Amino acid sequence: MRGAAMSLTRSRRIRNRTRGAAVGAACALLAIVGVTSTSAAPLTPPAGMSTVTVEGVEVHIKGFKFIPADVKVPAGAKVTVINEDSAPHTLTATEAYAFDTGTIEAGASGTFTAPTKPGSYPFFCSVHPEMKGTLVVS
Ligand SMILES: [Cu+2]
Repeated sequence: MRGAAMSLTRSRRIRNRTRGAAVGAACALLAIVGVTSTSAAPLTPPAGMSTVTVEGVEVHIKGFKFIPADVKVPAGAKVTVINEDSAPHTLTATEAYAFDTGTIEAGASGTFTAPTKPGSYPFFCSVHPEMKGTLVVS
């Protein structure tokens, strides 16, 4: 019995050592990646990438409506939501609140980042749930 307990302890110790080595390797890899990205010029995109610029997209809220109601954006786009009403609004993803501007006061603007996964994402205003729209990520 005692022998079995000892060998169990020993094998656990070996496993821990293996895990430590794996973490060390991951850290070394991260360090290499870090050096590579800082040595590349950050302001000049690689050839062929310059057309994939993620442009800012604007959504307006006026008369308790999202304009446009169907918002087409590239993946990961930064979206600015401008509230032109005299009431506070939000632009909030219906599913799991995947994106949300938070409360945008009258006359103010808010932002959110579009999901990176292409698809259709319904959204609404959490203050006025009857206000609806769809974010189409491509
Ligand atoms: Cu609203």
